[in-house]
Amino acid sequence: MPLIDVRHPNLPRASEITPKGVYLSRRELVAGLASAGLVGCAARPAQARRGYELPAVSRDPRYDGVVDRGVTPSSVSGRYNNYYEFTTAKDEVWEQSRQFEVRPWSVRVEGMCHKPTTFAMEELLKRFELQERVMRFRCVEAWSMVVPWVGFPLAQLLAAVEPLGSARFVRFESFYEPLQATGQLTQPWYPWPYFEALRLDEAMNDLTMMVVGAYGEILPRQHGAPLRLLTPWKYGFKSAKGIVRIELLEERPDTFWHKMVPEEYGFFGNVDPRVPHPRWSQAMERDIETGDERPSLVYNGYGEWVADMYAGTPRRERRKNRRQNRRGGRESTD
Ligand SMILES: Nc1nc2c(c(=O)[nH]1)N[C@H]1C(S)=C(S)[C@@H](COP(=O)(O)O)O[C@H]1N2
Ligand SMILES: [Mo]
Repeated sequence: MPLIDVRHPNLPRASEITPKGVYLSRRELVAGLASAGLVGCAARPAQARRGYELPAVSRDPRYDGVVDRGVTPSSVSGRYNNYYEFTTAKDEVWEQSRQFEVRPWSVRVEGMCHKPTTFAMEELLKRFELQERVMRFRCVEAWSMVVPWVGFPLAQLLAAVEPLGSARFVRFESFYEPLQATGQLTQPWYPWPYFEALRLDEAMNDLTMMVVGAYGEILPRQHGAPLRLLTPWKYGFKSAKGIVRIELLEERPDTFWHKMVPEEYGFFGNVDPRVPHPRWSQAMERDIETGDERPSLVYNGYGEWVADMYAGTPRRERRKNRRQNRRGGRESTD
């Protein structure tokens, strides 16, 4: 399956620049320092290395009806990840992200709002009531899975900073730590840090979650610890991982994949089996555990809660969105 693995054609593959060698030597260095008592991380227990404790979580069953199969085992979903900051090799992300420092961590929420605020991760975990939701997840590459995510609606975080009436979009920015996430070092043709965005109504939709956990535990690094976005009716690339900044904006910002390949990735990224990717069909999806193929669903099955947001899009706005997309992003909801 061809990926959104678009690299500069004149540059070598990341693996040819020996990111693994760089990584291993760094790891050996860290291990050496640890045994010399200079850094303590290697000696700390697993929970501490995970960074945070997950507070009590309640189950939110409202979206269970959409799920059409059992939960994908964490041993499968945790070994098949897209996280280009570390590597483009899906089966190596878990290993290459293992030492990533997630504590201290904070997220700055700012822009068009009355109360721009920096939230420490500990505060987010205390302040917002955590829910577990079992959701379908569909990558634009046509693979899919079912994951029990833990988090809280983004709307609650945005309400805390009191958006101005003029705010119309929300932009998400991921971390930039090239010494820890060597993919940022070895793949300089990507416009790091990763950035994504939603329209304000999409951001306020109850389905849009800030995720801090999965499978009943604090979020593992390969899934975007300590804080990621989840927009389950959109292709996976909209769900940015490792978020450090959230900005309320008046104008629609660009997004990482649209900037890289405008003709292949639009702003909305809503799952739509009727609109093929320029290089492959989106009609079917493949479960990463079983390999079973099944028909893809419009809005990934969540249309009941999101379709209204697009039906009402006035023609003038649709035209403007298309223009802003510049020769690309073939999508029915533009
Ligand atoms: N910061 C960041 N976020 C990201 C990505 C990435 O490379 N970097 N990949 C995206 C893509 S394409 C997908 S499919 C999902 C994968 O999430 P998972 O590995 O937790 O399943 O993360 C998304 N969020
Ligand atoms: Mo993806």
